[in-house]
Amino acid sequence: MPSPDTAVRRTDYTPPAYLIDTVDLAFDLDPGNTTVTNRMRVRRNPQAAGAALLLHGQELELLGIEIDGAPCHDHRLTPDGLLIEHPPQDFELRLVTRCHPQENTSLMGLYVSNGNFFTQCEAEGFRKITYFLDRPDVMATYTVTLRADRQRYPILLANGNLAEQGELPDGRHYAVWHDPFKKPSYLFAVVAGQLVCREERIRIGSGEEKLLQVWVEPRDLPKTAHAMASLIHAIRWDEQRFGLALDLERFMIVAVSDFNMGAMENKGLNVFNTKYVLADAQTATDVDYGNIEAVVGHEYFHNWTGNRVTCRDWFQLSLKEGLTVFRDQEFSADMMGTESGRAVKRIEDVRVLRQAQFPEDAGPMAHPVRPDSYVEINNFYTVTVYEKGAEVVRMYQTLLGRDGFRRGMDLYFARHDGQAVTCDDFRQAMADANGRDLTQFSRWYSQAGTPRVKVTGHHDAAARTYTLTLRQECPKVGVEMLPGTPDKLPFHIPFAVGLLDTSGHDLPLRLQGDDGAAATTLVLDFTEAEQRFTFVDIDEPPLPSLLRNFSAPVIVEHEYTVDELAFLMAHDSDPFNRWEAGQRLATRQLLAHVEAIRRGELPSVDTFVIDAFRQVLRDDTLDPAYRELALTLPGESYLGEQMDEIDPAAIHAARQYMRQRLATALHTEWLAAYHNHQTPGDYRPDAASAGQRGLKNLALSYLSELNDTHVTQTAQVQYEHANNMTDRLAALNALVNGGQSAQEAASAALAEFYSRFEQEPLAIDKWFALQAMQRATGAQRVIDTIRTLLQHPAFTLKNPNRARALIFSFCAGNPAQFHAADGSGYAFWADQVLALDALNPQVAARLARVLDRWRKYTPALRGAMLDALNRVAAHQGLSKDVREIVDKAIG
Ligand code: B3K
Ligand code: ZN
Repeated sequence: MPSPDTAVRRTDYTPPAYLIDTVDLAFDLDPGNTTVTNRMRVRRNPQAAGAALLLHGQELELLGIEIDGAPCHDHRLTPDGLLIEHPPQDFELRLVTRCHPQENTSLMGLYVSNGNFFTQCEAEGFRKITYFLDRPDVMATYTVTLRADRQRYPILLANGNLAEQGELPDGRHYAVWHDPFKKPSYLFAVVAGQLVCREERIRIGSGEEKLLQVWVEPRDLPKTAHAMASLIHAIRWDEQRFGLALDLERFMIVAVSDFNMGAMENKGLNVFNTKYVLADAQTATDVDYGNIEAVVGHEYFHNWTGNRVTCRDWFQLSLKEGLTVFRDQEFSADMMGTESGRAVKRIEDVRVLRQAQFPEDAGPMAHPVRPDSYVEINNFYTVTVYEKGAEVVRMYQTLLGRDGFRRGMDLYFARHDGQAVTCDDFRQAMADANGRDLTQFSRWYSQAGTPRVKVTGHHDAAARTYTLTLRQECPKVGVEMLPGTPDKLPFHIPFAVGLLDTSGHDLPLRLQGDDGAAATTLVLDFTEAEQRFTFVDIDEPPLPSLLRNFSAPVIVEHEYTVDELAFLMAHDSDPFNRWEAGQRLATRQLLAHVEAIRRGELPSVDTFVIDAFRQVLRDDTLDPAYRELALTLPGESYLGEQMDEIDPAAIHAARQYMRQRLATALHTEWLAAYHNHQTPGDYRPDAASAGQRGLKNLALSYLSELNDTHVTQTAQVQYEHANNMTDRLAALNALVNGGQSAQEAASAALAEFYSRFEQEPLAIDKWFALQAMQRATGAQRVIDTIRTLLQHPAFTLKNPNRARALIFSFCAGNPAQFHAADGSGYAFWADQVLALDALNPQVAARLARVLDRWRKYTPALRGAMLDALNRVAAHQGLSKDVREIVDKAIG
């Protein structure tokens, strides 16, 4: 465990001793040495104690310091920054510092990418630009002057509105930007370089005109149409759904290819990873198009949820992230345009939650949605804070209804606009706007772990009632296991249920003692450790449909029979639970196969999954996109989580066996699906066309299990004639994973793909990732391919997208190969964590998390994993980012 004195604790929060009202920053931009002159108005915080002023600063050279125009001698540099022991009550502080953007490989603070300047400040990067109170509850008004060589840096951008620009001697020029909104330092941004933009002017609901710009490198301009369209959709949607309008005169998005994450919501100047901006038919897949829409929406929605109302401290991160993920999920669902599309989106989101968040919530990094302590805040931008946080926000909406939720949002903004607040403030607004007591609901913020809900049903024929008994439990996890942590208490779970009669119709539901109108889905307020809910007027034993639309982030345990699951799969009116029933059916079968394989037996052939899958595949009344999800087997990591001990090789073998069985048994149906879901004509990324391609390419991937030369030919033809990346990549994937018979064609196609896209970094990322996630053919070890690819001229550790494409895809996306019994994957992992840590601790720490769950693996693997973790932990000079992860993992 990290030593207690390095951890920051939530309960230690104190208000800042000083406030900063205005900041005037002047940058003399130069890649080697950039000088920043910072003039700010500082005053004592009347609400706080303490007289000394400690300004955060990192990797800065202090060139000058003045207070009210006179040189200041009453200061000293500390490991954390600049300490001024006895400053006046209210004064102007002028600081001149120097930093070195060209050498900055951490991609935090000011750095250079492809010759252009960018910044990244969240969470604590502003302190690498100037000395400052770099914490989210210090909100100031910023004016920024940028000075640079005009030829090399023709474009100079910062937050807010352009106030002035002009020429300077020696071929230099300048621009002055003023942001009228007070903001915390983490939302600060500047960009400078050779960029061009697509721009549009739109009128918002009030009639005001707004300027929208998407800035990219010149050759990428043709790939910006989809991002611009997504931005306009997001602006309209937020006005319509939440009454929230764009507040600035202009809104800019800038794309950069070296970026630690997806995108950043800097006020009025969003900075995006190119992966979430650039799209055209040739280089982006349907999934990319969807992701761009979601991320553009997400960052735009932060303008209100995050920027106008921000976080008091970083423990409150989910206040903005959980809420904004919920908003982007709802946006994407609405953009799907149909009910079935909404269900598809919901299923995809829940899949992410289960595959990534549930394991996190059961491992050494388990933490509540509002964590209680951290060593490095960047390690807490997690699926728990984001995705579980979004589920927590969704539960408010489920409990209060859409209108009630909207009332809560309105009150939240009425109370807190312009403030830095807490998750409790949000909950209070929801409670007050609806006259509801949400005290117990706060446990979703303070307790970690995934609750398990055991459900039993009892029909009383004489009383004509049906009683569901719900029991919840949630054992301690992660830091909760430390001595002295309080016992956990029951959660307030909105548990949505329906009851199906024998013909598969929903029964009207009324709870005993409740005389309201009957509904077909009821949301039960499940608040106790054990609780009974009795439904009246139920003549026959019904079949319960539990946790409809996944109404809470819990695991439901109920003893369904195979027939009951097949029945739900065919009849449940809740599309989420129809999908869920199929997944349960497949999971049950797959886990039995895993056990058989581990015992050295052959898995037995069951027909019920095949029959159920055949029915779905043939059912043309179901949307293709929905069918694609229903026919995709649960992933290997999800299956591993269902076992006491994860055995990646056995899981892979069982899943492959099932895929081959389904490929053979449904051969005719897959072929029909392949031919019936072609999308001739120009590429269109809309949901319906994407759904067709999704099902068609799923069919191709099942068919490629057959090791059949006809399938190889089909894939080759598709590869050659594809007019879009979705089809080309799916064909390449079918070839690379198509067994021996496709090997030659696969090598040729891989070479063709590389030369076709050599100048397209995002496509080359796909080329690396696809090979990193490939299955082994014959005696080939994928690790050898990976080590060869590390030497490829197009590979570099410095570009996070490239590192993720090869290294993360292998370590996290290819479990059977990564967990090879000889430990080769783990040795590779340790090498790469250390190599990355020397360049970019944030990215290294993400990779470090891959071995988090080592205790859950079979004993042989566990030992090798621990060895690799110890090797990393023993390294001198590890960043605190990686140190926190490996120390917690080793425990
Ligand atoms: N707020 C940023 C994430 C910053 C991550 C810092 N390590 C992107 C987002 O969630 O919108
Ligand atoms: Zn966000």
